[in-house]
Amino acid sequence: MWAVSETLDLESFRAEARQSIAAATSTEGLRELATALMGKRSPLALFSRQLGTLGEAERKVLGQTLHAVRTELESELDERRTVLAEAELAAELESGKLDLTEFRPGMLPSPQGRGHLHVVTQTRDELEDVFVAMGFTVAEGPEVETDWYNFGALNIPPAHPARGMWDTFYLEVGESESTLLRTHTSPVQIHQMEVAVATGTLPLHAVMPGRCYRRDTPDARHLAVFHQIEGLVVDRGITFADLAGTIEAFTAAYFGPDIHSRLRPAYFPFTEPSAEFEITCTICHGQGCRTCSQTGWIELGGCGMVDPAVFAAVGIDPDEWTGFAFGFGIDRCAQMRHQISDMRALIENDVRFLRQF
Ligand code: FA5
Repeated sequence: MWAVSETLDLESFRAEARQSIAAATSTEGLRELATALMGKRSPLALFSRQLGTLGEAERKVLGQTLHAVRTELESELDERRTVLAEAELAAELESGKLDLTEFRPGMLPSPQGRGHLHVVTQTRDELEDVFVAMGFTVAEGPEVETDWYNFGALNIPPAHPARGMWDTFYLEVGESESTLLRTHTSPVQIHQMEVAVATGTLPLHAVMPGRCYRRDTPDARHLAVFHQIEGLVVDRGITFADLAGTIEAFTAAYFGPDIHSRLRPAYFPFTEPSAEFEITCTICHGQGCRTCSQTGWIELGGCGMVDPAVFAAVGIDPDEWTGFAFGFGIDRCAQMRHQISDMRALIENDVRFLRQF
C-alpha cells in the first residue's frame, strides 16, 4: 500500500497516512499500519534516506519537515490506538457477559449422584417398621460384651459345649470374666429384661437390631461381621402359638404372600422348646440352588420360648411371666429380599452393586 514510488511526495504521503490512521478499525490493523508508515521499509524511511543526497539547505528543510510529519503521525496513531482499544475492551466485556441463569445441557459438569443408605441399613429400617407396626418397641445394646451377657445369663455357662456354636472374637480373657465382641444380639435381651425388672416396666415387647461378630469364614451366606435383629416378648400367658403367629405375620408382611415360613425343632440353650425359622429360598423359589445348598429353604434365624433359667438370671418369676424370643440375620433378609446370590457383595462396596438398591 505504501510502495515507494518516485512520484510520491511527502505532502500526499502525510495526507494519505492520516486518512488511513483515521480509517483503521482495530488495534491489530493499526499496529500493522504503523509499521507500514514508519518502519524500516516505509516511505518515511525512504524520505529519510534521500536526505544524504541533498544539499545542506534542502537537507535541513526536508529534515525538519520529516521530523514534524513523523511526530504528527505518531501522535495520531496514539490517539487512534486509545480510541480503538477502548472500543475493543467494551465489546469484549459485552460479549463476555455471563448470564448466570442460562443453562444448556453439557454446559455444567453433570451433577454427582446422591448417596443413599446401604441396603443393609435400609433392610434394618424396614424390619423395624414391620415390628413397630406389630406393637414392638426398638432397643439397642453394646457390641462389646462381657462373657456373662453373651453367654452366662443366656444359660451357657463356661465350658458348656454350646459355646462351640459361636466362634467368638475375645478381646480380653479374664479368669472369672472375659470381654468379647458379641456373637449375637441375644445379650440385649438380658439388658432389656434387667431394665424392665429394675424399673418395674414388664411386660416387654421389643426388637433389638445390631451388629454381631463371629470368626466365621465368609461365604455366600456368612460374613464375619453381620447384623441380627432380636425379638423378645415377656408377658403373662404367652405361648408357642404366639411365637409361631408372630413369625408367620412377619414373613408375610416383609417377604410377601408367596414366601412361606417353617419352624424346625432345634436347640438353643436360652429357649425351650427351640426352633429354627426358615423361609422359601427367594432365589430359586424352592427349586434348590447354590445359595440354599439345593434345599429350597434358607435359615433366617432361631427362636423359642424363653428358658426359665434365663428368667432366673435376671430375676423374673417364671410362674408369673412367660415369653418367646427370636433372632435372625438382617443381611440374610436383605439377601433373600433382593435375591443377592452371594452375601459378600454386601461388604465389597462396589457402587455399581450398591446403587441398585
Ligand atoms: C443365634 O444367633 C441365636 N442368638 C438366635 C436366637 C435368638 C435363637 C433368640 C433363639 C432365641 P444363629 O447362630 O443360628 O442363632 O444365628 C441366627 C441367624 O443369624 C442365622 O440364621 C443367620 O440368619 C444369621 N447369621 C448367623 N451367622 C451369620 C453370619 N456369619 N453371617 C451372616 N448371618 C449370620
